[in-house]
Amino acid sequence: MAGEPAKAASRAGSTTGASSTSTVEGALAALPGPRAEESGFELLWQQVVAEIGRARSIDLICHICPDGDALGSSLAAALALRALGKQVRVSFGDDPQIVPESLAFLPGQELIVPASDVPDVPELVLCFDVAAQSRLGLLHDKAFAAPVLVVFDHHASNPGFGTHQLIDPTAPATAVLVDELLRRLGVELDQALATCLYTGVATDTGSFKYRATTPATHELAGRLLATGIRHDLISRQLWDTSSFGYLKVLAGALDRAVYEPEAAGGLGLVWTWVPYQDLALFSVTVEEIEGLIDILRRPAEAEVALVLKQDPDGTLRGSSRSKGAVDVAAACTELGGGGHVFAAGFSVREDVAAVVERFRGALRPHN
Ligand SMILES: [Mn+2]
Repeated sequence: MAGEPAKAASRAGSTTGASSTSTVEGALAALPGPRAEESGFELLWQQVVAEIGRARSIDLICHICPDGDALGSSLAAALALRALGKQVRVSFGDDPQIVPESLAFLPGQELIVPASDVPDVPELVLCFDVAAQSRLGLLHDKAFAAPVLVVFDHHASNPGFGTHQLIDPTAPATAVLVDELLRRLGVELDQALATCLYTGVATDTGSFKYRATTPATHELAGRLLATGIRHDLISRQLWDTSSFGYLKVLAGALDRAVYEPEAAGGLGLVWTWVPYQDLALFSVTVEEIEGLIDILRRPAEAEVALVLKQDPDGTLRGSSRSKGAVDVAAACTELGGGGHVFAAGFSVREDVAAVVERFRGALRPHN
């Protein structure tokens, strides 16, 4: 992922590309003096809605190895924009593209196309839940070739790429930003949209358990349930359904778990790893073991949990969680990844012992 265009360069590209038609750009340039952050965000929203209004064809991109928030957000936005008469494509930069079995119920999947079907220079790209440029995967260059690249995200670690950044670290899910987009586009919630958004919010709040869940999150959930969606079936698909093989992989991972009481400044670390051979033996995909970290982080003895999942090429994908006293985003950033303060990840090609050593060494208290 080298050679990412500088922010200034992509901004300049945007201005050039939009100068002939844009009134919003002109209005922004004419505004006197510095703006308060909030009104800047409001203007950004208006600008994004104007770009969407102008566009004929819109490409919606979520992060590689998409989860419920990434896919739910993209599909909800795509369904809404299609209803407004736009030509839409949803894509993510994996080859092959795999929609996790647990998300197979999401409506709008007929809109998903392979990364190769996204134009080399898209007219307008909206990306969802993409915490860093590298998470665009194979679609990185195409996304940056677009004159307008809008980032909808809620990761505090997002470096702010693209031409327009609707990034709200206080939002518990990107789906919350999509709900706001639909409101601004005047699209009413129906069951398909609500299923996508509910999946996004429920996924990223751990079924409304995590700290980022607010009264507004429940208010949104209430509006989504009011459309008549079967939230019980969605929840069963998301959390309570697996193959028998998953149980066997889980058994191996738990058997391999290590507890290090002295790690994280004496607060304790529990870690394990899943060799690719286990996944192959029991026909389990790496997506299916996404929830393993939620079991590893249970022990009261440890503040931090880490799961390393091995890809066929030997790459280790790390997922980590903290209970509040340690900033795992900082540790994961040191390993080339990122995420939230208490939930973060990375991807490295090193052996297990070396990766755990580096992770342990990067753990710092959260202030
Ligand atoms: Mn998310």
